[in-house]
Amino acid sequence: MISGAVALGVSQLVAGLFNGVSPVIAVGNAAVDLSPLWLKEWAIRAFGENDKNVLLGGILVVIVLIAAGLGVLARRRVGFGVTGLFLFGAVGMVAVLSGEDSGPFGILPPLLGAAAGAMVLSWLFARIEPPPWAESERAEAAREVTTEAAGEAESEAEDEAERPPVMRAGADLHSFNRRKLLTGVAVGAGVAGASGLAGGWLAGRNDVSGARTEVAKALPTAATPLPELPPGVDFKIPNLSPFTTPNHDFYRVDTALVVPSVDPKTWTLRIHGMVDRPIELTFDQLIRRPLMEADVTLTCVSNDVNGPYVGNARWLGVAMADVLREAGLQADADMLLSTSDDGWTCGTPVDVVMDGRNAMFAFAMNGEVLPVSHGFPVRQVVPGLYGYVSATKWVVDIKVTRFDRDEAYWTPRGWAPRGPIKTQSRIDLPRNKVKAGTNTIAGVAWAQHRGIEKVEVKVDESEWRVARLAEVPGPDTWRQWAIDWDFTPGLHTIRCRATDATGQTQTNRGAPPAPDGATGYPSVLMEAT
Ligand SMILES: Nc1nc2c(c(=O)[nH]1)N[C@H]1C(S)=C(S)[C@@H](COP(=O)(O)O)O[C@H]1N2
Ligand SMILES: [Mo]
Repeated sequence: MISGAVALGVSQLVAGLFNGVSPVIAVGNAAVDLSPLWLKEWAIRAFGENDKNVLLGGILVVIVLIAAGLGVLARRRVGFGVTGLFLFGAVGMVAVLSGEDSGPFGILPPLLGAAAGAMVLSWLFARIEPPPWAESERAEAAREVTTEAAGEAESEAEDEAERPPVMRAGADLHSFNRRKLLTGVAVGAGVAGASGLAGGWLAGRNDVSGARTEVAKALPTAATPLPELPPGVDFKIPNLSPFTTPNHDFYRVDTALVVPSVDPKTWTLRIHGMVDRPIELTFDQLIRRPLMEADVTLTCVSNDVNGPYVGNARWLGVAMADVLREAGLQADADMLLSTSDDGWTCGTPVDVVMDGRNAMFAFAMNGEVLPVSHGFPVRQVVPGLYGYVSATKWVVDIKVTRFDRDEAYWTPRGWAPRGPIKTQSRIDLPRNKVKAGTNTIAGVAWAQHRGIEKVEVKVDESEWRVARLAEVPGPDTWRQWAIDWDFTPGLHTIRCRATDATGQTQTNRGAPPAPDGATGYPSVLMEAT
């Protein structure tokens, strides 16, 4: 295990030196990319936004178990342990090479890590002193082989008596001198810890929080800033989702185990493919263009009915349509294949982006520079489409293409190529227990770019009753709703359903998130006492 720790520490150090990916992260990334749809859904359901930590923790546990197993094998022959460590490094190398962000030195971290681990393993075993009884032991073992057929049971019984109990596992095992073992382990642990820490520190050089502060100092404003939100957007009911989701509460969904560090000084956005004039924009060029602001609610296709993956913000950025028009979209193009700095891809329908809605390259969120985890320096925001087909964070490249020629990241993994947001609602309160009598039932409903026209509520087998609706600045945000209800003591089931401005009421037919969004009426079981 100490050798394994040194292998990981050194690989971390090498990754830090060469701006590479640590093999643990690379294996994690490969696991994320290869995991089937049901596993991804299960992980999101079971662990929510902790899914990445659970994955990395699980990988570490597996590594510790494998290292312990190799240790047991190495007691038979050190070569087994060394071979195991290199096989292990090979897994890391394959993972790094299969990732998008492996630089030219990508395989060095797992390779040098495995080499360091193997050296430590051999060194630790070289510290083994043959125990005093080893000589007679060896002779005896040789004798045993020759007389095996003769009297096995007999010699076995003799051995039992002579050998200390630890030696029974095999004839050829070594024994450690306690002092040498402890100093060896301490040195190994020290090397592992120091190299790991140094690697972490070196990787921290990529930290872009300084660059974010720089952008914040000169954050431009929109040519015509949006008016303040109408006063009635928020009922301000405790436990009801606020109309504007604070950035630190905003849900986060992406495949990145390590949030990409993208320096706005070197960031560019390349637009190419089926365009008349390919263009490449720098961050300065982007934010000097005419800016726009918009209130848009993002929703994840993985959101279960009544789930948490939806949030609303005021975004500042540049109209995607303006930039694309400048590039000159060709008539038969129907897909914008955007790619993030870490190689994730997303396919957005051209007609949606060009139909006049507030689709934008955003660089600020709720008056703040885009947080790194939400796509700093630039991300896409397209009202009306689930995030996986529209909301590319850390966006660096757009290939204008066709749905019948290209596929985005989630499509071969079982999600629909196109993902318009389905009309949905959520019950935020009450949850669990209330006092019998009048209580407020409240929540949010969304049908981005169509708008919410009505929300109805029913308790148990009552008639549907129409809830009151909060104001909205436009059709692209969610809408709060509330209704007061008189509860008799006992258990109750609350249901709600939303109708969008096209007159369509959300369906009661239950569907899971995959392939194109969950459906069904939200319901909450609660008790009035
Ligand atoms: N680079 C990148 N962008 C991404 C994703 C991703 O995995 N990688 N996930 C998308 C999905 S599925 C959603 S729902 C939204 C979530 O945006 P948020 O994390 O800012 O809430 O980002 C989208 N943009
Ligand atoms: Mo998503």
